[in-house]
Amino acid sequence: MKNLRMKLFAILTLTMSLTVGCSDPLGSDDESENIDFRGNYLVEGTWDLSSPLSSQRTLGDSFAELLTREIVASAGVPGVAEEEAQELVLELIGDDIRNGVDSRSPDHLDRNSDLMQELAQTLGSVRVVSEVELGEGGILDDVGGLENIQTFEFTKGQEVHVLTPELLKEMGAPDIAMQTDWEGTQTGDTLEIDDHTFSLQYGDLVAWTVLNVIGSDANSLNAATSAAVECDVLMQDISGEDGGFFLSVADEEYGLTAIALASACDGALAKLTEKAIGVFAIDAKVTAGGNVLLLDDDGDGVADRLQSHDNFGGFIGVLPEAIAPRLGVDFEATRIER
Ligand SMILES: [Ca+2]
Repeated sequence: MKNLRMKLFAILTLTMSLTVGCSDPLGSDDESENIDFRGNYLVEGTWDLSSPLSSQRTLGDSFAELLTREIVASAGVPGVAEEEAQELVLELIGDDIRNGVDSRSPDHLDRNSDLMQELAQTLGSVRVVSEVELGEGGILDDVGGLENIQTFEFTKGQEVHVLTPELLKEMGAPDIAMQTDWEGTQTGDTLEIDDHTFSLQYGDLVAWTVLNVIGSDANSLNAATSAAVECDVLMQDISGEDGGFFLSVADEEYGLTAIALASACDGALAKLTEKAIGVFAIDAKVTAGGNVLLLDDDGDGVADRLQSHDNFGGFIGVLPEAIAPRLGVDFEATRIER
């Protein structure tokens, strides 16, 4: 709040000479002087991207949700009733579909499988190098900045695999924004950075790691995922006597013929195999924020290093935000001389 007042004061009196690091012109009772954070930093961090792997989410959960969406879309439920219809359908078919798929789920998706253990270990400690440029923020923020990820480094045993945005692009991944804006406020030697989102695709990172770091064959993994879904059997479990499916939402009846239901299952299966290891959406985003300490090693009032506070971190958007798995982030940054 002090900084907002300072900023408004500066604007109102057209005093343009006010800089961060000066003593407080309003004579606030806050004694700690703001350290000048402005400049460019090289950030070296360790991200824990493994938490989604230990969630209870199964291949069956993933498929039940996809099938539900396909059924509601095929039934022609209008947009306003879509969410209600999806909840209803998931309630009607969720258990049958989940159990049917999970009973045939490939062994490698078991949390204790070699694949999942290696994946959890690799994703649990990803070295991330980025550059952040910090400057003054807008009216409501003391801090504005831009962070660009330069590399991800995945380690398996003694091997280090480096992934760059260029490499992902060459592999045909869609444009992945490894860039995000920082906004926040300053109090003395601490920046409070708001949550900021990297639209880097979590599912793509997992798929890339499975293929390039763990060395598993994506085709055979996909084949095993597909084999877990027996559309004929599953649709029998959830359909009526005529093989179709009916639902009543907001006093309206909607239905799918047996053929439409079979095609909804095929559609959901196609989407399932697009997901990383059948479970994670390719385009899942990653969000982080928290406190950053400004370290002034030589005491000249200008920050030389940045360090993430324990509360720095965020979540991985593979599930709704309220239950989204946690992203752990530790980093230290050093000022790059301009
Ligand atoms: Ca300094």
